[in-house]
Amino acid sequence: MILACLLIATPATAGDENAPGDSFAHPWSALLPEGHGGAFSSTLDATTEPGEPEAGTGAGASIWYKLLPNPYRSGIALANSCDSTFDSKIDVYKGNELASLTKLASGGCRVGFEFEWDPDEYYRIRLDGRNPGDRGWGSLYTRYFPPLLNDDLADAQVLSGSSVSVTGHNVTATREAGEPSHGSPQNENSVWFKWTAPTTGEFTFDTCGGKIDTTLGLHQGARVDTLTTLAVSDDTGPAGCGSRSAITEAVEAGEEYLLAVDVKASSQTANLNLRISPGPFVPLTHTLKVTTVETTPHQVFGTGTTFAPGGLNCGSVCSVELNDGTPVSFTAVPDPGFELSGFGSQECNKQPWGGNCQFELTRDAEVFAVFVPVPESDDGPPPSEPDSDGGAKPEPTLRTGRPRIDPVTGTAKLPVSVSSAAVISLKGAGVKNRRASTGRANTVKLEVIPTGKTKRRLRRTGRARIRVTVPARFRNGATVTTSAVVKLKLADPVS
Ligand SMILES: [Ca+2]
Ligand SMILES: [Ca+2]
Ligand SMILES: [Ca+2]
Repeated sequence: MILACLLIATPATAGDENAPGDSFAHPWSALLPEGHGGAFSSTLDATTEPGEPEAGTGAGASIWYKLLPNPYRSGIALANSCDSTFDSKIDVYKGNELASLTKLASGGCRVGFEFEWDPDEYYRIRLDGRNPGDRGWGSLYTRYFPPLLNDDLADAQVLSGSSVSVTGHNVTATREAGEPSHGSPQNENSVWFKWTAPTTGEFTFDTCGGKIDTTLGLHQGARVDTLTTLAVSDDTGPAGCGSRSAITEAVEAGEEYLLAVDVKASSQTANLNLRISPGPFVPLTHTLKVTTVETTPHQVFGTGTTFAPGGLNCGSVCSVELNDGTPVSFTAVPDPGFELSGFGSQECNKQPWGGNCQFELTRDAEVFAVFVPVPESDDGPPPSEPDSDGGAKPEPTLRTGRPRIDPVTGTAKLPVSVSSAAVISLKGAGVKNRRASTGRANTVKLEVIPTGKTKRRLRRTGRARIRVTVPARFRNGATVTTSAVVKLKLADPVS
């Protein structure tokens, strides 16, 4: 027998709260599945509650998040609210009572902290505006990194061989007393590697392929405050791998070399790469694919031409090899009767929808250009958006409906209605991001497809409860966001 159980729920409000997540007792959940997760919440009506630590700082519009149990027993968590629509700040605490919280870390919109999972005491994240009046849509993403083991020179990660490629991170990494610079006076977040040259000759050390704008130092010596610096590097530029660093140096067989990877601001700490290879520097390359989205199972879009870097005419699809770190931007030329709705890709997602898409290429990437028909309402004001002659323009509206489940595949379709032309997204921890575009007031169905931990849970137990956020960007520039909880069911879970 196939059972379907579906619910749409509003965010976890309770009692006389002014905004979801406003009170410590009814927080949003912050997740760390598969390395990251997030939630989108308004702080417009949020308040400071009695007993809140450091009350009176910031905007007094705090939203609370509770870190849920996760598969990572210990490591580094990074809380990021930089995508909020206001200048935000984060405080991290541990504890279950508002009156007896232990403060672990605080900072701007990007705060890393060490955590060790404790089933009896939760980690709490408070998101607030930095200054009075800083309110709006708060966006919190949490991301997991493994424990940081090579912060100090004494704990340098040992590398061996003539061709080496390692990944790591420098979230929460620090500078030691007396530590030399590694290409920038702002270096404060070094991690260390130790390598003994297997042969005499020229070797290249580079950080191509990492996520961050690095600097790199090559040193020799025994103590961090008495090192001999052989070379430093900041950017390799367009012919190299952009903001990543490279050093080519003659080395002696059997000699030990010390490599420090750093950044110019702690706000840039993230995943990094370090490569060692014999001979001169050879940049890393990635494949950039550009596609024009013409149809989806639910909608027909328009057509047009997308131009990628170097004047490459993509037509409906193109593919090009470019150096790591290449700045990428696109020009899209719609066919007659169509207009560019926007670009879709993980790289473009953080940029204003409908505008250009620009990013630095750090991996193989695929970008979709979405063209939509020019609305018929161009001849006059559309019925849903009357002109402002006399009356105020109504705010665009966004509503979610009752989702329809497919218990065979374990997915659902969530109807989303908009009052006028909009680009609608569906986001959530443990589900695939979806996006659709309408040329007028319409209802589209966005698929809720579980991934990662959610997918595994669904397969194991047959049930999964997912919170999704649905931001919509309307043609007039307004952004409206709603959220929904979708309860999925799988008829035949793997027991
Ligand atoms: Ca509050
Ligand atoms: Ca360090
Ligand atoms: Ca750099």
